[in-house]
Order: sequence, then structure tokens, then C-alpha cells
Amino acid sequence: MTDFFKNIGKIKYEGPNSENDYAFRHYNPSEIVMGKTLEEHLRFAVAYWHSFAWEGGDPFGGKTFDRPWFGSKMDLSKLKADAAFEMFEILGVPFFCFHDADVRPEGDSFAENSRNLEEIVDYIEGKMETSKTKLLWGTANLFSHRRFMAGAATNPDPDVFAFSAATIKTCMDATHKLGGQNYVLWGGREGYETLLNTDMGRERQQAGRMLQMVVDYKYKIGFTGSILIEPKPQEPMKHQYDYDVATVYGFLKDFGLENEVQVNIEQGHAILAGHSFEHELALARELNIFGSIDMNRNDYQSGWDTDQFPNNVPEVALAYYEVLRAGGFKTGGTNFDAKLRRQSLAAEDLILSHVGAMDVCAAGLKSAAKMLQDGKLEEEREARYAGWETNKGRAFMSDDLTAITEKVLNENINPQPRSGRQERLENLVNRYV
Ligand code: XUL
Ligand code: CO
Repeated sequence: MTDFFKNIGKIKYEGPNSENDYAFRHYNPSEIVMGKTLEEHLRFAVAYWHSFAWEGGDPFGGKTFDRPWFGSKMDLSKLKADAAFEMFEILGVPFFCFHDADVRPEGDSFAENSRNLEEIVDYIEGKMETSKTKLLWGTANLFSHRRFMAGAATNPDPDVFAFSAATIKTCMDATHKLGGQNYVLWGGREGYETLLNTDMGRERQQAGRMLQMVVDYKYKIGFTGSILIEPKPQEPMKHQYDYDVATVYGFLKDFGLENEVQVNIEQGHAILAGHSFEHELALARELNIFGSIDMNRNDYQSGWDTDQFPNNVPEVALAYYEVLRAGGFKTGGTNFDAKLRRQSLAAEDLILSHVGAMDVCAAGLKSAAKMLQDGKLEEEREARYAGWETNKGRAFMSDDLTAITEKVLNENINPQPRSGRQERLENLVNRYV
């Protein structure tokens, strides 16, 4: 036991009228909604990096947090794991996510990194034997160390490609060993700063080859989880190759991997790409590549990735509406890829940020379920496209231009515009949130 979270007990559901800061108002894990418990629907995960590895720095100043586990020694990494599992227990979260660099001390070589990772993974495996918290996903940090400054898979130096491939292998092994349900690839520095020094075609081939190797290795080791790419349009690079869901889909199609890889969609990344979160979720569903979500918002004025905990129920409800329309999560879940503000120094801030976020998501999911079950929105959508369900409408999809032209002439087809009823639908949504 560490004494970091001392005096903070397990968070329980007390209902919407509770005045207790340390209680859930909306997240009752065992409440049944559309045939599943809220715990099964939401599949919450804590992000190890923001909660336990991030030091509170920004471009103008360094560390603000003072955690007893900061430092690059193995015993400190173990202390960090102890604190992390204490927080998982306090929150009752079913999952966590990690990068290799979050959990192990940084070594001077690939061999040392691998040894460190193996040692801490054994330690975490031991903790998981008595914990209810499972691994949602693992991933490799191929963006923080300076060797990755010009990319990992897409680096101009083949040695960096090799170092990255070897690192991914160790992280896939670690994820597999810990029973992870997904393996995530966020292309941290897979992109470019300037086209003047970039061979985009070559870098794209390198990225495709790396992804193929990841998929091959998944089968080789018998990993039954999903491989997920996390799209992001920019930051840290000026341009990132995995810009958004549509771009990732084009890339997957190009390399024949569209049935092997899905997407982990982050709200803040969707906004950076000029989309809404629900747009990205709906598109992934339609393309059959929906996997998982990172539920963290950006500041709407700053224009960069501020990774804040969700706190807006209507926004979250529209996202979960699309998740429910996709049939809900399978291997995926709701990962809070969110960090505290750098003045939120106290242990209680780490707990209360998650309590609030879990409550907002639970309230959003319940509103979304109600919208879907009441069926009014879907009735409107169906009515809008009803013409396509008639024999006349269906035939247009197989006619050619000549046949259609004849019909337009012979049947005197003269379409009359109808209202899209947007305001009515927006009013309807506001009744649920
Ligand atoms: C960065 C980001 C990452 C990924 C995992 O913007 O979202 O934390 O989720 O590498
Ligand atoms: Co993320």
C-alpha cells in the first residue's frame, strides 16, 4: 500500500441527489440499459500516461506535480504501479491503458528498454491477479525520445524503422501477456514538418509495411484482440498521415488491411480535424472499422490538443448515440486520454476528475439509449429516405444514365424539395439530455 490516496475510500453510486463529492450520481455500474449493465456498455479505462507519468509541464514551464514515484528507477516504476492500481480500485474502473514508456524506466538501449519492460510487466501481471481491472489496450511510445523526432515507421533512417519495429514487438508481447483486448497504434510523429525534405510516397510505403508486420505478428502470437489506429490530423507534426477516419480507411484499403484494423477515435482529435466526434464515429461505423474511443475534449478556443476530461453531457450523448448505433463496444471501450490541469496538484484531483468524467459519460449514455429506444430520431431518418425503399427508388440504383433519363422523361419526374426539419430534431434531442 502507498499512502498517496490515503483517506480516499472506494467511490460508490449514491444517485443524482447525492451531495458527496466522492460518489457517482449517474454511474451505477450494475444498472441495466438496453440489456447490458452500464459497466459493460461504457468499459471505462484510465490512461496510465496522463494520470501517473505526466509531470504537469507546458511549453512555458516544467513539472508542477510532485509524485513520490517520479524518477527513472525500477523501484519507482513499481511504486507508480502500486499507486495506479490503488486508484483503479478506488474508482472501480474495469480497464487501464498504457505505453511502454509510462510503466518502465527509460533505458540506454533497446535491450535495456526490453529488460525493463519485461520486469515491470511481470510486476503488473502480479498486481492484476488480485485486481478486477483488466488491460483495455497497450501501445508503444514511438514519439517522445529524440530518436523518433522524424517519425518511427516513416523515419528517413531505416535504423529507426528497425528500432521501432522491435519496440512494437515487445509492446505487443506485453499487451498479449497481460490479456489486453486491443493493441493501439497512434502515429505520434508519423507525418512531416516540411514537404521540402519529405518523400511522402516512400514514407507511406514504410507505414504500410509496418502495419502489415503488426497484423502478421498478431496472428503469429495468437493475439485475439483488435489492432486499432488512432487518427489525428496534426500535433506534434504539422501534418500527420493518419489525419482522420476517412484518411485511415483509404490507407487501410490501399494496403489491403481494412478487415484487419479498426480505429480508436479520440474526441479532441476529431475536433482538430474539423469534424465533430459523432461524425468520426458514424463514418467508422459505416466503414465497418469502429473500434474504441478516447473520451477527452479540447479547449474550444485554444485550437490544440488539451486532453481535458469530458464535462458536457449533451456532447457526450451524441457520441454514445453513434456508439450504440454501431452496436456498442466489442473489444473497445471508453479510455480517458485526459490529464489534469497543471495546477490540480492534489491526489484528490486525480480521483475527482475521473469521478466527474465517468458520471458525465454515464448520463450521456443513458440519454443516448433513451433517444435510440424511443425511436423518434430514427423514424425521422427512415421517413427521409423512404423513397429509396420503394421499387421505383431501388431501381435507380441499378439503372444506367440512359434508362434513368427515359424514366425522368416518360414519368415526368419533377422532384419537390422537402424540409430537412433540423430544428425540430435538435429540439427533440434537447428533451433527452
Ligand atoms: C496523443 C494521444 C495518445 C494516444 C496513445 O494525442 O491521443 O495519447 O492515445 O498513444
Ligand atoms: Co488518444
